[in-house]
Amino acid sequence: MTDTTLRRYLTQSVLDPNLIFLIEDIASSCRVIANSVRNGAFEGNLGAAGATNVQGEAQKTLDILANDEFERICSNSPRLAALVSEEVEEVTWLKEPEAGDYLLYFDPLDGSSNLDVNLSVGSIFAVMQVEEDGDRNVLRNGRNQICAGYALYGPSTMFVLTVGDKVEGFTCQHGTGDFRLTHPDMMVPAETSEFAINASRYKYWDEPVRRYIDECIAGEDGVRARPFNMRWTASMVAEIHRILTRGGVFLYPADSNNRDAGGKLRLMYEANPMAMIIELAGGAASTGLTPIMDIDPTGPHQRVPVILGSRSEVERLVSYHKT
Ligand code: FBP
Ligand code: AFP
Repeated sequence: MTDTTLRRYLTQSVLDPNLIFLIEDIASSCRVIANSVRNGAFEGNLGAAGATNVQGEAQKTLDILANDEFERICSNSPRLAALVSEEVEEVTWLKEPEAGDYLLYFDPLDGSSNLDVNLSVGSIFAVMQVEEDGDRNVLRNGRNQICAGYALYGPSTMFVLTVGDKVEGFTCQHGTGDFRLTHPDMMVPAETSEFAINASRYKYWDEPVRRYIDECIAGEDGVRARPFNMRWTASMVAEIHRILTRGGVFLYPADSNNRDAGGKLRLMYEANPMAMIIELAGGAASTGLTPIMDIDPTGPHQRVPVILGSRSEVERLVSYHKT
């Protein structure tokens, strides 16, 4: 399996060659960003935007550098019509859209509060297609995603991808830079005993979330059959990767302190791609009230409540929202 590089995997598929070019460009962007993350302390770009470096030049944060790399590398893709990035307010149109062209949604560097403390961060992306010539609507729901994935910049760099069937995990081989298929057909374990939530927000939570977390903490002393463990890395990519590997549930719910904003995480380039991956890996993804990928977006930077992971746990949370 590890002989299968991302390139070989893609070229052996029946995908449109222009989509293959785009996925390869996304993977190249992630390879470059992995190096920038690794060398951030030497290159002086871990600091705040607006700061200046020793040469007096305006310093870019890694969020901005990562966005620039995605733009620079992916803009070469022949059928890419537009970019929707967390870092850019407006949609960036690269060409007059034609039916079948691609739309790329991405968060170039997610979990960036982890940069200063040298913990895992990642990039998240999704691809949709233009339906008709001249159609500039980028606000389609997540069921329209034809491809989604993330790169995890951790102890090793990983590229996790789905093109609509399986979820495949590739690890970047140090030295060659190749992404090699090391985690084929990733599935979320069905029975799990781990939850991830920022527990400091307990006082803001709604009743269904409090009930669920209280029950997990009570474990076998309450209604659950087993004790639960907790993890919070403050990097969605790292949490989702852990859930794909050993199961669990991730929550960033709406609460009384973020409800006006709609939650914290962004629909188009955080929640939707992760929802596609988790659903195809056998899990579920919901706001508590609605499957995430069924939400018809109202704006490119819309925020939504996010509950995703092992199916039985997400279903339990959804049932608590109904009572
Ligand atoms: P950013 O887009 O600002 O990086 O926020 C996203 C994120 O970092 C997620 O990756 C993570 O799950 C969450 O925010 C952590 O939030 P908090 O700091 O409230 O724990
Ligand atoms: P190990 O020595 O088994 O790796 O345990 C140490 C440690 O991983 C430490 O680094 C963590 O802070 C802690 O355990 C996590 O413990 P919990 O799994 O109980 O949260």
